[in-house]
Amino acid sequence: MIKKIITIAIILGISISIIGLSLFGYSSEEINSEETKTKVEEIVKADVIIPIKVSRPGCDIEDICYIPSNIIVEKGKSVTWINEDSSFHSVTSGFYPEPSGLFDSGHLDPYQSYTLSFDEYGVYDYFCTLHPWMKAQVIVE
Ligand SMILES: [Cu+2]
Repeated sequence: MIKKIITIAIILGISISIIGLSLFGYSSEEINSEETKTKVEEIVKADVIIPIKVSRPGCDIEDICYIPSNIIVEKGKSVTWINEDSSFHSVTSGFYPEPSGLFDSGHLDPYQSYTLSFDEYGVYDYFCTLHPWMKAQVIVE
C-alpha cells in the first residue's frame, strides 16, 4: 500500500515538473523574441560590393572585382561601396595607374564603406590603386 502511494506521488511529481518546465520554456521563449524585436541592427546598405579574394588576379576574367561592375544611377543619387574582402582596396576614378582626380576613397579597410553622390551625367571609370586588374564603372543617367 505504501509502495503504491509513493509510486503515485513520484508520477505526480514528474508530471508537475514537466508541466512547469514547458510553461517556463514557453515564457522564456516569449521574452527572447521580445529582446530580438528591440535589438537594433546596423546594416550598411551597399550598392557595390568589393567581394572576397579580389586582391589576386582572376576576378577580372568574369568582371566581378566590383559587383556590379557597371552600376547605373540616376543623376543626383549616391553610390555606396563596401569592402567585404580582408585586404585593403580603393575606389579611385580613372584608369590604372592614372587617377583622374575626380574621386578617391583611399585605402578602404575590411568592411569599411565609401559613399559618393553623382551630380553630373556621364560614365565614371574607376579602379583600385592596389590591384591593377580591379576596374569598374558608374554610369549616371
Ligand atoms: Cu584592390
